[in-house]
Amino acid sequence: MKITEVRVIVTCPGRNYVILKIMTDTPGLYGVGDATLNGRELAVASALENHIAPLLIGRDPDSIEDIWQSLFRGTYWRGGPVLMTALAGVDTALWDIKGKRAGLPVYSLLGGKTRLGALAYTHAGGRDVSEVEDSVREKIAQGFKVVRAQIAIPGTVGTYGVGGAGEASLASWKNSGTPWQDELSGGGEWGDGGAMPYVERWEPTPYLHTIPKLFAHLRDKIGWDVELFHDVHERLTPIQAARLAKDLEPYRLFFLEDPLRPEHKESFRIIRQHSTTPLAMGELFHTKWDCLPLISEQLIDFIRCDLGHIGGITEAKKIAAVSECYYVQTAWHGPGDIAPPTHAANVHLDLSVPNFGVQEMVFFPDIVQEVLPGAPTFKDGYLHVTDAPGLGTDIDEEAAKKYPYERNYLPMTRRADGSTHDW
Ligand code: CS2
Ligand code: MG
Repeated sequence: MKITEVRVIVTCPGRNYVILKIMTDTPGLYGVGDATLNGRELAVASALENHIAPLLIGRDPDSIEDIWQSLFRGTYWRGGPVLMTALAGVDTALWDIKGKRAGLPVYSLLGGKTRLGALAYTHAGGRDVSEVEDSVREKIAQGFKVVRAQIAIPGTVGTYGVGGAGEASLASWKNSGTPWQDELSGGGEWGDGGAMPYVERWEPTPYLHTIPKLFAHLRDKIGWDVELFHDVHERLTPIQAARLAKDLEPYRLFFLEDPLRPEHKESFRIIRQHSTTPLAMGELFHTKWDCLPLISEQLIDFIRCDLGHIGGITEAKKIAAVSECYYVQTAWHGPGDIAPPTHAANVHLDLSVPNFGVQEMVFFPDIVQEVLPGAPTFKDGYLHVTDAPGLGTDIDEEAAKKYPYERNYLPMTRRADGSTHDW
């Protein structure tokens, strides 16, 4: 069997996705992969079209590991978000082909089911503790057993993960006469196409005061039957993160996500020295080697790489295997800015590895399901994929054409003095 054509499809059904369709010389047999990198979509699409597709034509799609190694090492300039997202697109499409060829779902090729469904989590958020409480209750009513809780931070603007609260704060920011918003952001807002990135203002001191109070409130009002956790989004210094993890201990978080920026892994030792709050990290990593020190030193409890940004199923199954040795569980990244083929790949792996922990998920709107059908389904707190051969996802190329690419940026964060901070 041979690869005959590689189609790169960039579409924007509400948000941008880069989809790879790998065709074979067997009539009707193709694979669909996701190569979406939020805010830098066209860099990946160009790498695929101009540099990677020509290397795939004529290859046997069965040789996933060899294709993976030859694309990773064969570039010489390997790694990084753009190339590893492109590689993930190829890898997931090849696993899709392998499954279809075998007549088996990908989880079966990975060793078969070890569980009936993948425990799922969703996001709750609000402007104050009672809004967050309502939001968490709503998610519990939907069937979720694990919920992430985010809250607007007093005195800051547009806090990460707070949705509507961000917009409310943005209005007050614009009315506050603060000079930076227009100067530094071009006046952009979330999701308004060609605008410059929306700029959030954030300070650590009010943040560190607010988060423990939020979880005290949630445990007091909602109790202990739901697993709760929080995403720091890489904003703290090691000692600030250690303080937060320690202050949150009484509320027994499921985990504290991404407390530190991703570069200096050894800093996690400082948090570990001070707290037993479980830690999760990984959505900004690009290879297994990024994960390795955190896993082998047991500095984290959950590894949450993005299959769409670390080279796909092939890399993730190795990360899961190493993690198993060190009691680290998987919690793969699953936001709306990666496409259904990656969400499906997540769940196929979740079902097959022994050390699965939890799976982040979103409910895709109808417009995404029209273009990219087959995302995992949610029932009573768990995610499921069908037994269809391959990943079970697809692309409707005609529907995709109706939604052309729209340039968009992730927001960014600045401190009160105007200096850049991690978003
Ligand atoms: C995140 C994402 O889902 C998460 O945990 O941290 O929302 C992240 O901000 C986006 O994927 C960025 O595109
Ligand atoms: Mg996160």
